[in-house]
Amino acid sequence: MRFDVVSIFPEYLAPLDLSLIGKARTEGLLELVVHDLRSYTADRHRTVDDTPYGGGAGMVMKPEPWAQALTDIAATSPAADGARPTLIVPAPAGEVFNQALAYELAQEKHLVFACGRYEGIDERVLEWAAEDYIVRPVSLGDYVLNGGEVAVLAMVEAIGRLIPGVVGNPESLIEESHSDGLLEYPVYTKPSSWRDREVPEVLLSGNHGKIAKFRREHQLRRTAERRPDLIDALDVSNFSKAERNV
Ligand code: 6GU
Repeated sequence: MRFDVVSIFPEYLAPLDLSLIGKARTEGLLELVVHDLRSYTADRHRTVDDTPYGGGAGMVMKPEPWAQALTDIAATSPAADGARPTLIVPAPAGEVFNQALAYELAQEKHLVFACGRYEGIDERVLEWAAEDYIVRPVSLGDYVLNGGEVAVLAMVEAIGRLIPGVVGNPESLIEESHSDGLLEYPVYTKPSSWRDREVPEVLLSGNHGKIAKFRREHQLRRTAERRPDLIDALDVSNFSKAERNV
């Protein structure tokens, strides 16, 4: 799988050299190239922004450098066999990023991330790019960041870890929060008694049936308390009668 990231702050993406994603890059499980948008400008000042038509605060990113960058990147796309690469545009005005979208995007051959800054990118770039890309504005949630770079760090990590081989133990992908629409159960390690707090006894019992029931109950309880919106979205027909009453 290939990722390209275009930004005016390529140094912001340096953490992608580290940890699991960095290791996956070294091992060739994923290829990731960061591009400096300014290298696609043609003027002496390497201008990437200008004032908004219609007035208002802030600056808007000019179309020309983006067109040059996106044309160059599409020309070398590994998805070039007819299938268009996906262009993800991080923005608070996008569809919300979640685990289901991470899974969907992890199936793609080529993802390109266009990091906007200021008030965003001239809208015509997104319309024009639809010829060569599947264009998807994506938001991390209902708050505002200064630019797309931090959102790309989060999305590349969430998507990259779903690529086979990136996470050492694939079982850890199955049991984690959101993989079944619920939050994860609480976890404990040694010592079994710590500052007068005991690990729930059932976890020391070796009774796998009881342990599974304990964990399932806590998943449901925790999700109902912290994220009632997720409970509303569940298909309760898959639940036992006892579970529906937790
Ligand atoms: Cl994806 N980008 C920006 N700039 N702000 C955000 C966001 C993304 N998601 C939430 N706020």
